[in-house]
Amino acid sequence: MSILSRDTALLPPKIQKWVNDTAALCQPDNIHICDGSQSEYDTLCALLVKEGIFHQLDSVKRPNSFLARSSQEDVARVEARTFICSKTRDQAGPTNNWMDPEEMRKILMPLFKGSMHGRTMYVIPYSMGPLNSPYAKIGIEITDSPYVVCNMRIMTRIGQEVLNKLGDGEFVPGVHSVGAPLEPGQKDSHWPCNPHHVYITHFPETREIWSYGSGYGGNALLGKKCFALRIASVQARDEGWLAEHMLICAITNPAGEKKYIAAAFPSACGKTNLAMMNPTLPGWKIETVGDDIAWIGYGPDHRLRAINPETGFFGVCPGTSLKSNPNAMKAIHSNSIFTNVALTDDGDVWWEGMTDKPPAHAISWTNQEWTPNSPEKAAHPNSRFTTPISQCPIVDPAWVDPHGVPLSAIIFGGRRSTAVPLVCESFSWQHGTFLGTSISSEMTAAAEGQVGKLRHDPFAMLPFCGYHMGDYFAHWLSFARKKDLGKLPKIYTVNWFQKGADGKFLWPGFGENSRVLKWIFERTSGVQNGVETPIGILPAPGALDVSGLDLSPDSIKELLRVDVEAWKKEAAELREYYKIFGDRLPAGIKDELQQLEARLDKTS
Ligand code: O2Y
Ligand code: MN
Repeated sequence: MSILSRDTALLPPKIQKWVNDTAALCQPDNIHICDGSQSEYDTLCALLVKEGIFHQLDSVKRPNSFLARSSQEDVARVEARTFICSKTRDQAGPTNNWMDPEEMRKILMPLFKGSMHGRTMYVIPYSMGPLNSPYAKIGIEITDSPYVVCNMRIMTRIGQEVLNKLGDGEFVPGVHSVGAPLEPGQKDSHWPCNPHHVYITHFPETREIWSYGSGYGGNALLGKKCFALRIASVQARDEGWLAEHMLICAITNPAGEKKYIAAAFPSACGKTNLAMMNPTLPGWKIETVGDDIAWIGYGPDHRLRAINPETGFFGVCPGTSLKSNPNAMKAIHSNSIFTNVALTDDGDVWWEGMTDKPPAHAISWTNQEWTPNSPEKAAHPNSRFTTPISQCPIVDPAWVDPHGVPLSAIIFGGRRSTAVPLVCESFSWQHGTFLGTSISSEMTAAAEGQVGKLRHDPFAMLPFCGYHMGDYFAHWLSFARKKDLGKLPKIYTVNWFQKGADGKFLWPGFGENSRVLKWIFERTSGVQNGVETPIGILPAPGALDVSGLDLSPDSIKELLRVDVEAWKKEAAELREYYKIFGDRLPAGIKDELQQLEARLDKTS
């Protein structure tokens, strides 16, 4: 099977030089420039099946879909091995791992030297955002992983069209190697990687990405977290826009009025479910624009507009079911890649929480015989589906609008069992920015760290901001330009995860979250149904539509209560946390904290 049909000499000179230099360093056996065609994708899938990396799923149950099982040592993003290599440590700030760019190059170059022996080097030109969008940006990923090529084809716009648009223009170069060169005759592993030498590195000044040792998700699909968040956040700072870890969706009320919102939640807090929610409130509709990343900039009308730079979902499988997310389940009916889930006896996939009744037998993600009595999980907790957004039954027609969608509201959420009420509106853009800085989440098993411990995750960007987080706060504050103030989206916090004294969730969540979105929708239309509290504006008594919900008045009160003593502790804890930003914490944020403390003092 030969797919190596395209000559590097056909590339524009700048790209050609970079590709040739990279080939000279990595010494692959072959080079393939991806054209992004269906036949190229099919050929690569067939190659992956032949090599035992892909297993083709049943063609009736799951047409044109594949299962991959990763190495057990390569199952997630690795924050500890992710570096921002800006000129100075201070430019990367206190929340990033930093290394001097030249020092990092001294480590990387020997690792990359010869790293692609025995492999094909794939060159993937890709666009983040619709090709005809003024907000879109182009990257080129060089990788030695055909699994990455297939995933990138679902997650981004790749191929010849991108090269045509790029010409000899600017692009973000990314070099990725699984770090497992093959000697002549050496048998390949089913998931080549080099878990003891993982480096996910970003060079903000030169806008470069170098990723070594992992073939998994955010470490290897360089368009996603590496480009669309870490490098793009730096570009956004320099160019006056925002690269955010946010879903985007449309909300339409029963009268047919449509508004768009963006929402930031830390990883594993249900962004994908919210982006594709089926509202329980009659007559209300949600449509999906994106589930993970939003690029937001001023439109010509001075409103903030957002595009989703991606074309696919790379969603967590466990817990995804017809109950929790029917639209995701429908989206993954075909043309999808599943990584680290279980294989059923009838050639389909399964994971914990997919069905009430588990299959009697399956092959687990570790390729072991599995039954419901097995002590191990059938699917890895961070197992994933990669599927085209276009297959989502409630995809918004404007998801490909080159001009983006106008935002009426921005929401920040976290996973907090106490203190943080169900919903709260900020007093102003500056106060809303302060709320974004204050986001924190109690950690779950899926996240790195201690379960239940609070992790501050400002703007849900902690692992994704490519520069000093204090400067990032200042960048957000700078959007309150006088002439645009009335046109900025309103800012909210939400918390679906409050627990009662019995340890059970107070709020039913999922489709019922539409009740919170309804209040937000009304607020953005100017409905006066809020009450001022020391922490922000909450729904006035009776303003939150809880009709038909089996919720006691006490639960509703608790969900919307501002516990002043608990909030004094929150404020003190935040003041302590802010110390890491030193003198880079903007005055606007310090002021907001002071004002919060003053309001709390006045209330008690
Ligand atoms: O573990 C990984 O590599 C995936 S991380 C990821 C994937 C899709 C959307 N969001 C995330 C995240 O960590 O926020
Ligand atoms: Mn994410």
